[in-house]
Amino acid sequence: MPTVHLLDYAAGNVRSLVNAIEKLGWQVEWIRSPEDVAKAETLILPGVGHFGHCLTQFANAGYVEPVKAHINAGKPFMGICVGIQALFEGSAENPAVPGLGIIKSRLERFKNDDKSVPHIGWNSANTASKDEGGEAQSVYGLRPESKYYYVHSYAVPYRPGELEKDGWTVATARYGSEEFVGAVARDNVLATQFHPEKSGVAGLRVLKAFLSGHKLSPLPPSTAPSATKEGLTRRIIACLDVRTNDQGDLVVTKGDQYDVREKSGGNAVRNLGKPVQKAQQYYEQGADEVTFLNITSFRDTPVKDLPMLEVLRQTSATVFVPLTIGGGIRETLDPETGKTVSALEVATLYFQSGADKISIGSDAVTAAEQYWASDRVLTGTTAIETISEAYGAQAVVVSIDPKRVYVASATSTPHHTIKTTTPGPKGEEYCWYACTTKGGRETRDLDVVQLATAVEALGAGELLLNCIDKDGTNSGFDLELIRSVKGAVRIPVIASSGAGNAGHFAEVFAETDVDAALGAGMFHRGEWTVKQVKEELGRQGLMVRGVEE
Ligand code: 1PR
Repeated sequence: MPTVHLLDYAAGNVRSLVNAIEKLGWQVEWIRSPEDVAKAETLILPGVGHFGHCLTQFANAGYVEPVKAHINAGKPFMGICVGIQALFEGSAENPAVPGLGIIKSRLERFKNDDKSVPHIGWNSANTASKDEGGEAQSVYGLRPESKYYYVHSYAVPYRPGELEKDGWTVATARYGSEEFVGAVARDNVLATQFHPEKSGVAGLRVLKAFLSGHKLSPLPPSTAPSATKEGLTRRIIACLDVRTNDQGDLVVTKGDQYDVREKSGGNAVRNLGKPVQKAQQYYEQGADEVTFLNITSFRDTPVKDLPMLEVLRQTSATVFVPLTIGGGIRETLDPETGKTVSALEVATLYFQSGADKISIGSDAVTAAEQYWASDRVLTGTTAIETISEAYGAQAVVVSIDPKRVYVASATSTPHHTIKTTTPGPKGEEYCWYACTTKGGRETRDLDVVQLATAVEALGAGELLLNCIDKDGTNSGFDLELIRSVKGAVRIPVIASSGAGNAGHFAEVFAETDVDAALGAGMFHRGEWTVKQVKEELGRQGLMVRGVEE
């Protein structure tokens, strides 16, 4: 088996990358000291999270000169995410920390006045490369019509000719009004801002081209550059609520307004399939992400047996899109050892098992309550803060479980109210959304806008916005709720709860500026496939990522 070396400098979760490399038939060896770098023929520099944190670790461990020597010797080198950022001179994320300076440019933060930041989702990496005869060429398998998974807040703005004059081939993407560098290649170097290991078939093709040294290849006829559509696609997420049923098996379930037990037949937990198989099925249908929510996580479990670890390990070996895991991410007393395990340690176990993002529910409500009670003090000790600091904001999702509370007027509560088009049982024209914990079992005196703004300040990178009133109803997303939260934060928001058909996805994208939409029951029951939803969105003129074979 051919070998590729990966540089280990504590730069976040790299399990997915190892899985992708192994799937392609290469074996990974780790570089754990600067002396090891010279052993590498083909070297990959991964990296997720903060530029400053990663580059400081990298420099302090003594890697700067050996890695430069590897590149200068003409040996194959690939940088991914923070690994491409390292090649530049520096980043606005931490101006005091220098990059390697191999590429003469710097990273800037995306502007968030017209769009959400971080930039999360599937976007282009488009090159205009031609061979000597003027025919369009694919550089390292990149194709103009393909989409790749990006997750970052900082990027190098694309200024035509700036990098090309130094011999770099540049692949670009557009986010809102900003065009930025998605990938660069020159001689023995390829670097991507996107994650090829999380970009499905298109990403594996890029990784394989790099590993096998196939820099240029002809573009298939169907992929003429004219077919290119730049920009972020509408992200469709398949969600699997997972729990142990009465027989002790982990099953995918789905509730109606969070009640997952059948109404008849002994009140059993609704069983809609096996988690790993379902995730694989949605990946093949074109899901842009898969989310697992361990919905009985608040019950005590020995940490080493956290029920979703094995599900993640198995899923991440064959599913090459981002995986999110939620449920039980908080400080825990391990019932087996009696020791306290921090939220960061729990999250680390999940990241090491193949998760790309973790999702925090109940604990985020507690953190937000403390944030407001202390008049916005950031203690640096909450689960959101510690995990965001270690793995980057983009790895921290907050899952919100709000419930409508109807009131007669906007002033009859201190909470953020909206005037609703679906009045309450007594004709109330206003409502606010109360946050809940423990899967809706406890309702708190905290509204959804308070929660969203607090967790954004604490360092969450994305919101998974459920709605208990809508969950399992197949009646469409709660557009009023979504608009109210989108209006309050700049981080991406995922619409969840209520999807019953493809039209509901089209509606939420047309009627709100939500960043992604999630479905569960309609997919599990086999009423719709993810592919059919995307086809419908495409028919309605919304850009989606197609499934590549
Ligand atoms: O509090 O950090 O341990 O996290 C627990 C997690 O489990 C939270 O993310 C919470 O949303 C979730 N959860 C807890 N109980 C339930 C339940 O259903 N009884 N499920 C639950 C949440 C909601 C969505 C669902 C959408 C779409 N599930 O994920 O998939 O509503 O459904 P639909 O398209 O069929 O309408 P913590």
